[in-house]
Amino acid sequence: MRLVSAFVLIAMLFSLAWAAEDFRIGQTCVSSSNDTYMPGEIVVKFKAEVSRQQAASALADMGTTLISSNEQIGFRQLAIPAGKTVEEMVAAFSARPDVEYAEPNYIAHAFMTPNDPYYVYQWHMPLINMPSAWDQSTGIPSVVVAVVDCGVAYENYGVYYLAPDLAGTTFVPGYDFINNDAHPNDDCAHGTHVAGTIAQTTNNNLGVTGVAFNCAIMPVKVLDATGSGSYTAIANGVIFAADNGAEVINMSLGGSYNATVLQDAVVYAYNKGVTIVCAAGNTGTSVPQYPASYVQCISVSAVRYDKTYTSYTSYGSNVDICAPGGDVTVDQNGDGYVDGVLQQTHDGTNYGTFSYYFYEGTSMASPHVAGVAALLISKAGGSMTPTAVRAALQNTATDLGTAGWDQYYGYGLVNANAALASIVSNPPVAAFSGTPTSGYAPLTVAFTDASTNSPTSWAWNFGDGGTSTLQNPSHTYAAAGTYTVTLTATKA
Ligand SMILES: [Ca+2]
Ligand SMILES: [Ca+2]
Ligand SMILES: [Ca+2]
Repeated sequence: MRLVSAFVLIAMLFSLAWAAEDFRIGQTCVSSSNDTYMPGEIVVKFKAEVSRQQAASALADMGTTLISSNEQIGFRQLAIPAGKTVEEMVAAFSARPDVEYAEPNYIAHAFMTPNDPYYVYQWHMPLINMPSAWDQSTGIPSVVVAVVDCGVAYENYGVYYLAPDLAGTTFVPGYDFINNDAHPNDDCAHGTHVAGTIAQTTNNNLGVTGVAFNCAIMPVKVLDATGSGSYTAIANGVIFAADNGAEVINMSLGGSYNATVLQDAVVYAYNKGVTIVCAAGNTGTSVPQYPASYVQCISVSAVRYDKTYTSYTSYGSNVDICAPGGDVTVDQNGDGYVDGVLQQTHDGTNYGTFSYYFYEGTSMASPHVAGVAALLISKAGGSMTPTAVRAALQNTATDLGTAGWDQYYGYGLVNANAALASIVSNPPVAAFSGTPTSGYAPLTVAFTDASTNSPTSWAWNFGDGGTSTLQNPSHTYAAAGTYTVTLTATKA
């Protein structure tokens, strides 16, 4: 019976919107999203010698009416006549000798507010402060997040298709440990939804957004079409990810058995410097779930729009942090749709039929945290220890429930903006050489700084009590001995 643990089925931790329906939004909801300028308006400035009366008469001649004018820089905002286009009116005004310039009244957007039309239904992104976080980092493609799941709709291959809103997302090669081939396609729909939360193609005027959309996704298939997989498949997937350059592993899956094969795989990846983020479980109880409950993993519980913990989330002593998992029984934000996590995936049967689905579950919470972890590593320059990632996430989380850590919210709701603000961009990495490295006392040694990422100050300890703050100091050792020299490089 001891072998059983290696074959325990492990389930995905999510459920669909209760009606399991496609997200369908009429065109009226998105009609203005692609406008690049205000319809029916232009901006005109007359030359300096044109009098107020002459300008007013010119506007009347052209059939326009004044909406507003500006004294400081002399422009007029005009309504154009019915039946004329913005382009026609810009051309007509530009041709006049009394006009300095005429142009459309372009529309600006707040920096890094994405233009994806269904972003407005992704309440879960502002809930973790993504808009301001995106001003700090949108990720770098060398930071790879392994989605250890049922596969991802990342390519056109046989009956499988690339999800349209993943078309601009970077993918690196993964593996399929269910069918044992190099095509980890999604025959279930869960993995594509999870991958979307991490790195849905963003600012592409289509669909929805992802947290770390300029990071890369590694699809690793360890669950079958029913969303189940053996611990060995999962262990293989975790090890594959760690051996092939993943900085982050997301596991929106779990089982109630604590098994050595799974723990060993987690420890293996952790020891290779991989940050492992896991769904806490959907049991609604404190029964520990695995791999989330291993100390190496960041266990993510689920909250809904009002930042209360969900009825389904697992909780308990192993929970580290919480994130939006949604609640598809309510519409607390009043947008007319259930408060699930909205991403694109296929319908689970026809692998080329994609829609936007509201899912709920700790499966949906975990990838928010995995995405923020990827942004942290990106901002740090592409490398960060799991300990440092965990500290940045936990120390900046927004405390909920009882003060301090608690078993429902862990350290609180992940705060992407605060987490990113808490770390230094591209911190210096100290390195140096010294010459000579041996000789007869008294011996003067010349040290050369070789630190990277542009440190601005240096603190040397020469091992004999001597110190220096020069970048390239020399030091004379008076007495014979073996000395250990340390350099601390700091960036303002
Ligand atoms: Ca998009
Ligand atoms: Ca809603
Ligand atoms: Ca708390």
